[in-house]
Amino acid sequence: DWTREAILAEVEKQMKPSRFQHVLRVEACSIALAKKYGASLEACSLAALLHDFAKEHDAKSMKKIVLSQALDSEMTGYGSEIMHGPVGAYHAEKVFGIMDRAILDAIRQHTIGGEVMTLIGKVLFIADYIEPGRTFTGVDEARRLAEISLDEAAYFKIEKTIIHLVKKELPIYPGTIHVYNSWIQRKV
Ligand code: DGI
Ligand code: FE
Ligand code: FE
Ligand code: FE
Repeated sequence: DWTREAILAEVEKQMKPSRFQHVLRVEACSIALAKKYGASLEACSLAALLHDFAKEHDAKSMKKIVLSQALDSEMTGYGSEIMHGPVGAYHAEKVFGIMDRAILDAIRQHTIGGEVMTLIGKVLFIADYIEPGRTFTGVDEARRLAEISLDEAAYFKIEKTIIHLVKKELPIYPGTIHVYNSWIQRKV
């Protein structure tokens, strides 16, 4: 079994120091949200610590895992940002032996969200977006919404991410659109 110290050491090895600090802030923010919304502190902590495990892995190794694990092969056309969540979930299971489906799904969905998300998934999705190191325009509104409703904050992130991608003329992974459609259709 992995101790917290061993997990931290293994995670730290995967990334530059500034990203490791991001991971620790996401964990602290996740725990705060978990307390507020009644999610498992342990599960939210673990999901946060492992969420960006694959973020700096090279695209080639990520592609290999996407294809060998029969993940959506369309992901390989949209780069590391789209693959690092699902690939991170794979490592969480293989390296750390995580079997809790909600933790694995939270890691898998943390970049684009999901049509269906658990409480743990929403906590990670929002914590990754509003941790104190984030400075983008709109982050204060996201923090305000997170105080009121996880769903409102998640919807805000989903909508703003699409707008951001369009403005930057970046390709939008179809899964990102699917998530947006399902949230907006539930909203109206
Ligand atoms: O890993 P982090 O930087 O902490 O945060 P993240 O996992 O939420 O990754 C965010 C990045 O992913 C952000 O720069 C936007 C990008 N992204 C999200 N959806 C899409 C996307 N990029 C492309 N090209 N297409 C998408 O659909
Ligand atoms: Fe990430
Ligand atoms: Fe992150
Ligand atoms: Fe599709």
